[in-house]
Amino acid sequence: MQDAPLVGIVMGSDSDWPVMACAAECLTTFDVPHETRVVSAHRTPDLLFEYASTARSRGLACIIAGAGGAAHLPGMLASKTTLPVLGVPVPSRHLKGMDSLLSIVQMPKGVPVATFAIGEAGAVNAALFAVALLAGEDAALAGRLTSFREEQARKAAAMTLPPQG
Ligand code: RP5
Repeated sequence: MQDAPLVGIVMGSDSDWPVMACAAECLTTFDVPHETRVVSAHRTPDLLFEYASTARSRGLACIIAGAGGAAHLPGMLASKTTLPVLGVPVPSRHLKGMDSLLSIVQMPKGVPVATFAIGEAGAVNAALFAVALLAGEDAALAGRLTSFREEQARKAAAMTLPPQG
């Protein structure tokens, strides 16, 4: 039997998946059980309310929410749960995700959404942030996160640049 999901990854459309898949892949690498769903703030608002209001009782520890354009999904989820909501601005066709970023990051005070970078970097960092949250209660996971950081440091230290004229 699969472990119950600890992280919910939701997105406004299947067109967000290429970006949000990066968050899912990262959580898989760390062996963190997670679920992935399309939940749209404006197309399926009732599903959004149900998803957010039952997330804690279903055992989720946080929700990673990706959306593009008006990008109200993360903020609306945060309005219906006290779980941490990690917002990922998905690049949009015309404004390249600046619209998504400004929408997600500009939550009025009182209902926070932790906002990450536009696109894949944001999706991966949101997943790494979720790992860091969960690692507080899970020593094995904390060890995997430390190893991941050490590996990045090793790679950076081994980088060489082309000879200068
Ligand atoms: C948002 O509208 C989604 O998060 C997506 O980024 C954007 C466009 O959705 P589609 O028209 O591709 O379904 O709700």
